[in-house]
Amino acid sequence: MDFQNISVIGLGYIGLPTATVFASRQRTVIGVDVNQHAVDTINQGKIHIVEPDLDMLVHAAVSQGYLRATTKPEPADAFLIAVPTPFKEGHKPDLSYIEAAATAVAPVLKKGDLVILESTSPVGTTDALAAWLAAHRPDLTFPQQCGEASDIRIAHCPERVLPGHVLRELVENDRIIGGMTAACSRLACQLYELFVRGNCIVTNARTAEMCKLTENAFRDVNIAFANELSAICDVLDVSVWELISHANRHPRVNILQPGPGVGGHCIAVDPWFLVDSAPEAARLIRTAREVNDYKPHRVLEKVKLAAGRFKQPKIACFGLAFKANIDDLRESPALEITSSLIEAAVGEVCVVEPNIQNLPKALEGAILCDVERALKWADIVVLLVDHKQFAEIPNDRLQSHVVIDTRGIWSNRRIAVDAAVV
Ligand code: SAJ
Repeated sequence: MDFQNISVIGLGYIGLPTATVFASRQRTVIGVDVNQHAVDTINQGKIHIVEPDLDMLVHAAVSQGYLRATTKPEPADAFLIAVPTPFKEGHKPDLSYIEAAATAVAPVLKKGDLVILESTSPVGTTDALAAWLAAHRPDLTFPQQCGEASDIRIAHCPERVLPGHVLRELVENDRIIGGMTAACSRLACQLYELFVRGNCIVTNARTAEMCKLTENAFRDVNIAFANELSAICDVLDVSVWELISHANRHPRVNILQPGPGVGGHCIAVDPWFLVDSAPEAARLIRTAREVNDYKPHRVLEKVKLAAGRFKQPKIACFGLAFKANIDDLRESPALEITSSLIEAAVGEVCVVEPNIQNLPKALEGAILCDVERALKWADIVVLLVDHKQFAEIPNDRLQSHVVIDTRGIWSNRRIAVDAAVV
């Protein structure tokens, strides 16, 4: 199949770049999103998220007529579902966005169509998606009903791209393709081969689902190790940054970096899907989540301790995003720490976040300002995100402050750090 018409459901951090890359291969792409603002922005050739080079590609795709956004699904040859899969109460996966996408897409499906689930999902979700679609379309056949002969092909192909490097990784990374049948996998491979230069590796849907969860749980466990080291170093008065740099000189040791906690909508979320599916078995993965989730509290205690040295402490929080050089505040430990500082009235708080224009609601009472103003104003500087603008701050601009560097970008330069490194 040539896939002349491709539809992407969910135009967020994954869906929009994916839609745009298909459009750049001269396919007609219909992007669907429930957010009217996102739809309008894209149709003007602009973007509503921060991702390097994406604005240029979206502008080109829209102006050349290959990409169009709408709130209502239209017929296509392939549908890629890239909607959020957050967790709800008790770290239980919330599949309501996938179910809503299935309900929206089902009426426009026709014989021969391919439906791909890209959203990171608990094991068994592709089967659930197939069941939701089948319930809406008794006139069509699905893989769970008649295997290779089905009218509709369904596969899970988890996205694996790193925010900030999405456009490169979309093309270069290998893809794991988990079709519900071999025919589903073959068709899905054909679709991804339109732009993927990495390998398309075929497996079944359950393995593909678990593979994505495993990748993020692996990273979470390794970051938890680094965060635990930072807590141990605190007790033993050793610089964790120096320690890790030395230990990593061993040929088989590669420790990740400690930080203020693990954020984002992926690594802080996905391991819970494994824990939820096999609570007795997933003990290390659960503990890693707990270690990483506790890290913001440690940072908070550090700041409180430093603030105790001032009558009316002025605290500048550098960075709100969940990691460097992006605008994404979802599950951000920096945001959690900053709002806790305000809530606990530890001092006056100003925020420096070069990637946003307005502070979120949770930070009412704080002011958003630039690097210069914050450095002039603050007694305590808390580095929460290693944005490139912060790495450029020279040592002499930090010498008169109490500095709490949770990412090690300044501590690594061996500046005189007044407070203990977190
Ligand atoms: N972090 C640390 N120390 C480190 C590395 C990261 O504290 O050494 C923190 C970051 O600051 C951030 C969090 O972890 O708060 C997650 O950042 P990340 O860069 O590790 O990952 P994400 O969430 O941006 O993207 C991950 C990626 N998964 C893996 O690397 C295994 C990406 O490939 C996935 O596509 C993405 O999750 C996703 O969408 O699931």
